[in-house]
Amino acid sequence: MGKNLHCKHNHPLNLITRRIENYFNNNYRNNWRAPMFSKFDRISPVVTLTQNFDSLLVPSDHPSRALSESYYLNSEYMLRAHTSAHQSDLIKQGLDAFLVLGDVYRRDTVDASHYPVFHQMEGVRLFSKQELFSHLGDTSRVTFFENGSRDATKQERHTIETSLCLEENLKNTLRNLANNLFGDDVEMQWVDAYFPFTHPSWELEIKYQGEWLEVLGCGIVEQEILSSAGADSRVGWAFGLGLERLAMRLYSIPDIRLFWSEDSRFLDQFNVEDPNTKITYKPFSKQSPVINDVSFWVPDDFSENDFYDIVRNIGGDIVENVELFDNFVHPKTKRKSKAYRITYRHMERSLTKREANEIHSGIVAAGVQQLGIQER
Ligand code: FA5
Ligand code: MG
Repeated sequence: MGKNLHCKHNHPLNLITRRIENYFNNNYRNNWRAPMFSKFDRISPVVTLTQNFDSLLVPSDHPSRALSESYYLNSEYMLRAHTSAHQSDLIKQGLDAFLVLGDVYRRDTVDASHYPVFHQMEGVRLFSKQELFSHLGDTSRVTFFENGSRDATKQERHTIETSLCLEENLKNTLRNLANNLFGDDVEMQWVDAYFPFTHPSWELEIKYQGEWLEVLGCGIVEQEILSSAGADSRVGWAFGLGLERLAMRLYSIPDIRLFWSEDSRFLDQFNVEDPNTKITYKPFSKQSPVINDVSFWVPDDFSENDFYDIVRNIGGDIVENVELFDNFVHPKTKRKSKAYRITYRHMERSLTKREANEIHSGIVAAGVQQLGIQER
């Protein structure tokens, strides 16, 4: 915590942040020609469960609230799992358009595009009726709100034209952002999604190394959130994008662990004044991996994220990937067993088999002690 990589001069997360901010500042201005979006990049990542969940209408039994998903400090406070945690507070303060940048924390899978700490940028924009339908000469002929029903394209309180206009505005904003970052011929696709705080909702995927990489979630803000925050006369959209994912695609950074590297052979490649400078990351060392398998019996309350957490805590950035490759239930005893393949590779120097094996044994020992697993 507290590294604020997104604020660190010459860090790739700072470069991409500045590009995105420039995009919003150059293309979105208010009536006085000042930047429309206010920016917040130093809000503490310690938030209340109310901010992270309740203010966003996350139901009390939603899986994202599980202890195995997030990092809790106590029953009241946690490390934010997304920058959406600040939406409601900032809307309450009267803001109509804002960007929030920061570090977010999650227990998650261990591979090249997932890390327990990463950075998000939240964007929210609210509209009055005049603003949303500003392209129409006469807005008296369209209806902004109704008491209708919810379906795949809209919420109860929104008319179909309100919902479709918001969707178009949101998707144009993000599509133009993606073209601004990656050029006009980047391949992208919208995927229908679900979030408790937006409806309808989408995720944007971008082609990276031949595969679709999810880079952001977004949608039309639930009207109930706006009314609780005192902005019921407005409607709006919101998005939350993963800065590492975008930076990986933009600079061809192959592994998310590299963002935490303090090796000058990494950082020096991003030492430029102008964030628009074209940079393609050149790997400075190709170390060979050590691959170790482990299989064990698991207790009934076993959660995969708890095991991933132990792997990252003990193995640190030496662990490149954890893959579940066998799931077995004993036909008679019904005991469950799992087998994982752990790939160890140092990003900056070579790793001996012995060193990797020691870490591996440490991981297994911690699993036995903390999770009650039993090695097979
Ligand atoms: C969210 O966090 C929502 N708050 C986004 C949102 C905001 C939706 C506003 C609607 C309105 P999601 O869990 O999909 O959604 O994460 C958003 C992005 O964060 C992902 O698309 C991905 O780019 C990035 N991300 C998620 N998990 C990780 C991880 N473990 N490591 C790195 N990046 C991640
Ligand atoms: Mg997602």
